[in-house]
Amino acid sequence: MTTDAEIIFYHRVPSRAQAVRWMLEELGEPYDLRVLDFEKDEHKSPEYLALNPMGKVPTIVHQGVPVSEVAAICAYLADTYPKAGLGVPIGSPGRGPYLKWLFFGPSCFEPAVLEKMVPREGADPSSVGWGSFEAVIDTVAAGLEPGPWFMGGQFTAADIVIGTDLRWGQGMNLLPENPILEAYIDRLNERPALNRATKLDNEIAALS
Ligand SMILES: N[C@@H](CCC(=O)N[C@@H](CS)C(=O)NCC(=O)O)C(=O)O
Repeated sequence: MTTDAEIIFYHRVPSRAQAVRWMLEELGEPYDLRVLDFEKDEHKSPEYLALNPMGKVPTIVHQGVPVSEVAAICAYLADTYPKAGLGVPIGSPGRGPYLKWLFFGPSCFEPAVLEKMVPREGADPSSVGWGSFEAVIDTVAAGLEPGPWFMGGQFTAADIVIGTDLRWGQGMNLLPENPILEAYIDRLNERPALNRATKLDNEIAALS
C-alpha cells in the first residue's frame, strides 16, 4: 500500500517489527506499509540494504532518513510526534528514567530473555551487560511498582519496547511466575492500539 504518509514502515510478520507496528498504532499517524517477503530475500536486496545494512526489520523512513532498531524507532517517533504523549520531553525530570528503560529493553532485557531460551556456558554476570536473567526480571518488576507503567501514570514508548519482549517471553514460557509482570502484561493486552496492530498483523500472516 502506498500513500502520501510521512512515515514509510518496512515490516514482516512475525518479527520484532511488530513492536513498531504497535508503536505506530499508538501514535495514530498514517504510515505507508511495505511488507518484505523474507522467502524472496527482499530484506537482503541492495535497495533495502541501503536503508538497513543489517538486512533486518524493522526500518522506518521519515523525511527521507532511514531509522532502524526497534527502540531507536520508538524513541524517534515519540519525540517527533509529541502530541501522542508517548515520550518524555527533554527537560522533564522523567526524561532520564524514560531513556534508561528504553535502552534497558534491547541492551539488558532482550539478551537476558534470549539467553534463558538458549543458555550459553560461562556467562559471567559481572561482565555481561545484563547481569543475570533473575536480576533483569527483578529490576523490571521493581520498575513497575507502583505502575501501572514504567513511567508511572504515563504509558510511553518504553512500555512498547519492554512490553513486546515481555509478551514474547510469556508466550515462550520463559518468564518466572510473577504477579507484577502478569498484571502488567494483562494491562498491555487491553490496549486498543495493540489489539489493532495484532489484528492487522494476523491479516498479513494469514496471507503467507
Ligand atoms: N536489533 C534489531 C533486531 C532486528 C532483528 O533481528 N530482526 C529480525 C527479525 S525479528 C530480522 O530481520 N532477521 C532477518 C535476518 O537477519 O536475516 C532491532 O531491535 O530492530
